[in-house]
Amino acid sequence: MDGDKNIMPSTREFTEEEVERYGTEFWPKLPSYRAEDRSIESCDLIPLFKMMKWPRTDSQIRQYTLFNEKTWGGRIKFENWRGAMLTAHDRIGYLRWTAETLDSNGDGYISREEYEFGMDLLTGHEPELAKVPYEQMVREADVDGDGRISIEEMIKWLDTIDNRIRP
Ligand SMILES: [Ca+2]
Ligand SMILES: [Ca+2]
Repeated sequence: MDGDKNIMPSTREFTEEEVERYGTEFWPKLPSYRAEDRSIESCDLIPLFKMMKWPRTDSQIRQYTLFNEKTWGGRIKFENWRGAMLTAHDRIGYLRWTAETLDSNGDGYISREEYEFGMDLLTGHEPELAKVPYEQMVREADVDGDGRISIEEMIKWLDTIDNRIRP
């Protein structure tokens, strides 16, 4: 995936060993760390990324924080964070992870609100990704024509937006 270095210049691949090591070495050092459920608060993402030497822009941090607030009530568990880290370098993997996480009310469908929030996150994470309006996404993604977008339909659709990242 040589072309990807232009799309996500500051993103590198994290191995499982690395991510586990961050969990063991860095997480317990964070002020909001809670051992019972192995979680931290959003505000500790900044020191965490610093320890990892993984530079993130203010706008990326803002989007991650919003996502954490909305999806997990502001407390991120290591397991959830681990999933994000392992797919951070791989656009499609990250999109899949996001699609599954997007369904914040757990009804198996991506609502307009859930979709728009996710688009903001994705374009924050990856500024070159084109923002597709909800109506257009439904036209393209609603394969069974029931007017709703299931998680499966969302994942398939996300796979196809590869082509429209840049003109
Ligand atoms: Ca939903
Ligand atoms: Ca559908």
